[in-house]
Amino acid sequence: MALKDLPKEEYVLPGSAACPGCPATIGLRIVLKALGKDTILVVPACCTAVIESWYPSSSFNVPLLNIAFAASAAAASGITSALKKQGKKNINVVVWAGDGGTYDIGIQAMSGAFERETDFIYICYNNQIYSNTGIQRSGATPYGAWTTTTVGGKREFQKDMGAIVRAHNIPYVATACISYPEDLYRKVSKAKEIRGSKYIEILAPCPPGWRFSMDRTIEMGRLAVETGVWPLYEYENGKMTFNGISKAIFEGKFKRKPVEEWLKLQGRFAHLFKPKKDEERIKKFQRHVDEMWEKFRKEFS
Ligand SMILES: Cc1ncc(C[n+]2csc(CCOP(=O)(O)OP(=O)(O)O)c2C)c(N)n1
Ligand code: SF4
Repeated sequence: MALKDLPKEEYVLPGSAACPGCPATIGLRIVLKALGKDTILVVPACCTAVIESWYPSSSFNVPLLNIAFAASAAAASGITSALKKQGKKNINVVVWAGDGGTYDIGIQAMSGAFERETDFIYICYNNQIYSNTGIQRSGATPYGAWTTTTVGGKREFQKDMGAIVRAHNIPYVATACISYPEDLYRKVSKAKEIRGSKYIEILAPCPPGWRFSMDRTIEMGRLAVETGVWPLYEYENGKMTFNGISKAIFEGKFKRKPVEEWLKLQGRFAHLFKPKKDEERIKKFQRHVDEMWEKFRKEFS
């Protein structure tokens, strides 16, 4: 579906408390267009819990449950059970959580809900940091990135959350990026029609957290995909399909741009380039991305 053909209804209303150029609002706007009004959002502590409301106003036009950080997927299981008991069908129960609330603090509740086959969609908007509390590192923060708790650059690589979730054998796992709204819309629309647990992770480049100018959010997401740092895929019943540029990368029809092109535009990696270029860490970052694609080829060719 072309961007101009997306539903005109808006569920993320003007006047939110988001930073200009915020990827969470861009992503949620598209997600809610795909889900429609019969949707209940479950939102743990994260930027969205601030964006959603400036009392007494609300900027979201769907019902929403704010819940403790660790409990979002457990709350979603409870909501689906309550709806079943009430005989209410066709209501989308959707967790919308940050990477801190997914990779780290909410992982046990999410794993439990997947194992119980809760009929819901878990969406992680991954801005690779705990941004709401002032840019601390999370299990999704990439190697080498500055955060307020990794001042010289993070020493570890991020968790392979895709592999962790795929190991739960749920019917639908997908990655997306706010820079590709049609792809995101299609994936959420598809997940809505599948029964059981679904997981979608959206790359969400955050201007204050990644230290880039707020007019470059979309560009930062596109470059993440073009460098292969962020693969776009769908994993359905054990079958992997890459999408868009990631499909071309997987098939060897698109040469990945060097990761340096993505790194050098972000202030959080500035120490890798100034006062002098840190070839070793940039190479290590590149190698990690190369290895991820080699692994994909071995596993899914
Ligand atoms: C148990 C608990 N620990 C810490 C906090 C403080 N806290 C609120 S939001 C937040 C950061 C959330 O990060 P993430 O899930 O990545 O979402 P983002 O803020 O990036 O949107 C933290 C640490 C909390 N609310 N509850
Ligand atoms: S810190 Fe990042 S994710 Fe949070 S509201 Fe601002 S732009 Fe959005």
